[in-house]
Amino acid sequence: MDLSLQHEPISDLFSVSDSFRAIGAEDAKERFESDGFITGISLISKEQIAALRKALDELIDAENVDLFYEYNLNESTDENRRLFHALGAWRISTAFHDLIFHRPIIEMAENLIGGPVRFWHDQVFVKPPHDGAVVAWHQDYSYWTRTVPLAHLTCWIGLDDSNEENGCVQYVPGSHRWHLLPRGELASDMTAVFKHLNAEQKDAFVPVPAEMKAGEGSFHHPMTVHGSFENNSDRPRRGVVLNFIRDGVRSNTNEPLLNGIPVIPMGQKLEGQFFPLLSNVQ
Ligand SMILES: O=C(O)CCC(=O)C(=O)O
Repeated sequence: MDLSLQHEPISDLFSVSDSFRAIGAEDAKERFESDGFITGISLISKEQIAALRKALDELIDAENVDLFYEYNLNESTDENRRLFHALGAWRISTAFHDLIFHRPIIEMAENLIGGPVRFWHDQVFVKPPHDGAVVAWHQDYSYWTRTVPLAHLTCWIGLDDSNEENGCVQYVPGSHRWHLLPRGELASDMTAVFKHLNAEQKDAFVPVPAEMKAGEGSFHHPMTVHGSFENNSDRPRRGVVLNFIRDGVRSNTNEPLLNGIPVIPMGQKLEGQFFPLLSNVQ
């Protein structure tokens, strides 16, 4: 069954947690606007992590992957390294489906995006122990110019403790104020972006590792430059990503916005089966 037909939680796995509210929303917005990201926010519990890890194992072993928008058992261009990367888990797994309705995440997204939030798509990034591959420096909006205006937001949630050793995400503070950079291969050369930076940007390129505990997450602006290095540890580094848009974002193409879904003609708002409104869902 295609779970994208269900625009509310199916299970009771994600009930509101108090821990998230410990962080001041005002302070978060200030830091987000200044740096282009915020990190270390407690988002999901141990039970929820366990359920998502189990669901992820099943997705990696799945025989039928038709409902995924993208499914890459290994997206790395380095044959000695591996990166599992898939878009669309919310259509297949109850745990991934219900995660998109998790109130603490939506409330923070509303705060940072400045209005009602709609779902764009999800992603999972898995770097196995020892041979996990890089995610090259990029700005998310370089993948999303087929949607306008720029009113997008990314939430990254760790299913493992992540640090520099196992290839945590790293952010370049202030880069959300830069121009849109061309995009290269996602899981290839870390340094590819440098040829597009001016001298001032090269000087300001001082990435901050988002070291976090499992269950913590970060939010970043669609123009913030970020990436992650190899996993050289003996632990996995699994991350779930939720990508949001502010309600009202429109299609900028007459091609399908995601593989396998009907066209939303240019100029029309993203809505319907594949783009549920998340604000006001209890
Ligand atoms: O998990 C990673 O290393 C990359 C994540 C990413 O590119 C994103 O959250 O937009």
